[in-house]
Amino acid sequence: MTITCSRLLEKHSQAWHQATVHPFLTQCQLGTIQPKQFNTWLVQDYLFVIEFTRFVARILANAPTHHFDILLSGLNALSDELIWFKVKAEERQLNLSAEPQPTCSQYCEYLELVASMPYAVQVTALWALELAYNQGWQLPGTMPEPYAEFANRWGNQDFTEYVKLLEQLADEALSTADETIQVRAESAFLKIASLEKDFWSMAMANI
Ligand code: MP5
Repeated sequence: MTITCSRLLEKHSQAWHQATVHPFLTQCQLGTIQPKQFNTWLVQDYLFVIEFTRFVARILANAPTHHFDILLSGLNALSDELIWFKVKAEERQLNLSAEPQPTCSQYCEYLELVASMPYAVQVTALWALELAYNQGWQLPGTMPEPYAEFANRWGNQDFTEYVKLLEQLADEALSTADETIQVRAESAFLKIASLEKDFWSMAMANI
């Protein structure tokens, strides 16, 4: 039986729940997150997105031509996002030249590892990573400012549609992948879920 994205979500619902429902996000929604915790997340996420951009570029290099448009639209959005992060950091007077924390580095190193894996594994990891932010920022419901802007960035309908398109790419790649590769894609899904949870916890730990 071929694994699909929706099957992965069903099969590993607990791991996925931990990746997408976290006190960091709940406290943003309640407006009780400490500015230091939020700022830690913001700076570390900027550093993460730089490496993530490189990761998407490497996926594009392996992708079949008919997947180019969607992946290129993702890269285009990343170009805007990196500028947006700089604006947000400036508003908060944050130093973006900070060192990545170990949890951020571990995630970036894992992306580096996935970048040398077969395309079906890469695109499954990409879908999972984007869905984690889409659902994570969407599930708590309307957030107060200044967090509403962040929640909307990843929770908005266009982003939801983009993640659905990524799901189609991943499902298509998985449908022709042999069993060994499908098993590797499942492990990548679980690893992304765990790294997402750790990333939120890293920010919470900075009080
Ligand atoms: C994303 C992110 C989403 N910014 N940070 C982590 C830790 N996971 C996922 O990626 P993007 O490019 O911001 O949509």
